[in-house]
Amino acid sequence: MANKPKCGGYKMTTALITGGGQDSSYLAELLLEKGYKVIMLIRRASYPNTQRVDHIPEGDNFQMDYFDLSDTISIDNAFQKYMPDIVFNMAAQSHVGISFKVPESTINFNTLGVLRLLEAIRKYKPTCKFYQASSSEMFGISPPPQNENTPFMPCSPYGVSKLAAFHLVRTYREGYGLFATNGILFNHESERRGLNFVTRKITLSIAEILKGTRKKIELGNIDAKRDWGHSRDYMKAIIELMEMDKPNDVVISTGETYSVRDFLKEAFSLVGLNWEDYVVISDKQLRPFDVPALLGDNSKALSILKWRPEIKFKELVREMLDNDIRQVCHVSLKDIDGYRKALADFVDKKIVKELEHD
Ligand code: GDR
Repeated sequence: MANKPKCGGYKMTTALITGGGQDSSYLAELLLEKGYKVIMLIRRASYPNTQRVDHIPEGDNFQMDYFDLSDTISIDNAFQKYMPDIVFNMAAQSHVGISFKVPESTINFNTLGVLRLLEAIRKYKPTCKFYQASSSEMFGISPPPQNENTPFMPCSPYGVSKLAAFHLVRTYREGYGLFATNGILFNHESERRGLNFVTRKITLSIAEILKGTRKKIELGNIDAKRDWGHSRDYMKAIIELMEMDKPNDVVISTGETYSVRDFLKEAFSLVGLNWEDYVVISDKQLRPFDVPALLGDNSKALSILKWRPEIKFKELVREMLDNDIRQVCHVSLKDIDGYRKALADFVDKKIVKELEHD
């Protein structure tokens, strides 16, 4: 296969990853480990947005460049400059709630951006493989479990934008014979998750509560159910998918579902707190329309891939919480009781000192 990485004097496979978020960072690490050359294209931001890949040294095998999914010129330039063998399109306006506030730019990036990439492949390198980060949000209100044959009934501008892109990928695959694959990924999280997704919002808030810098967490629909896996796990699945001989549309999920309420219970119980004492339900966090329940039927993935999901719900919650507690409180989850006691002593002593001072 032309797109398998080659070593020992042969040309390396050049993978172009769009976006520099959670998924792209794990994907870049894994592809580099496998001997690919990786080009990461990111959008310009006024504040540094490369923290997730700052640990990867730039050099011959890993380079970063600017582009924008809404800018055809930047996409054409990137293709002419790097002539990739494989493109992983991970860039998007990825927040479902925010897509109701910026619907037009969501469609522009998430749908027209994919069209621009597919056209660039047709124009510059039709043998280039294309991976599209499709989403379980495309299933919308279709009842669980969802698989590749479930009707798509999206219920947000984001879901619609991803569904239109999904069909563009399918159309270009069938119509032009491109190697274009859709990975239909259910929610996937990690310690690198953006701060405004519900899982990270919860784990970071708990760490801040422990530190004493936060009192409450404001949330919306906590009855929503999601099939939460680990981003790094899922990136392994999509690499395997892209190293197959034929393009495909495949659901990647854990096959388990939990509500946001379950996530709260699990995370708070790990630090010995009752979630109900800290959570405030606010209209501000409610979406006009929300996907009620997602549960991925991953039988197709399990039958065609060697991949298996390794990290399930409880381990995921623990990993994310532990990371945030380390970052915010500078201790690990297992030392949390000692930390709490030390903090209480400190507060007591401070109060005693203040009283003495008075
Ligand atoms: P989702 O993830 O919309 O499923 O999309 P998110 O974590 O944003 O929401 C999950 C569920 O939690 C509810 N919720 C809240 N969500 C956020 N962000 N903030 C809150 O305060 C809050 N309170 C309750 C939401 O209503 C929802 O039901 C993610 C994204 O990564 C997409 O890009 C990806 O395609 C899909 O997962 C698969």
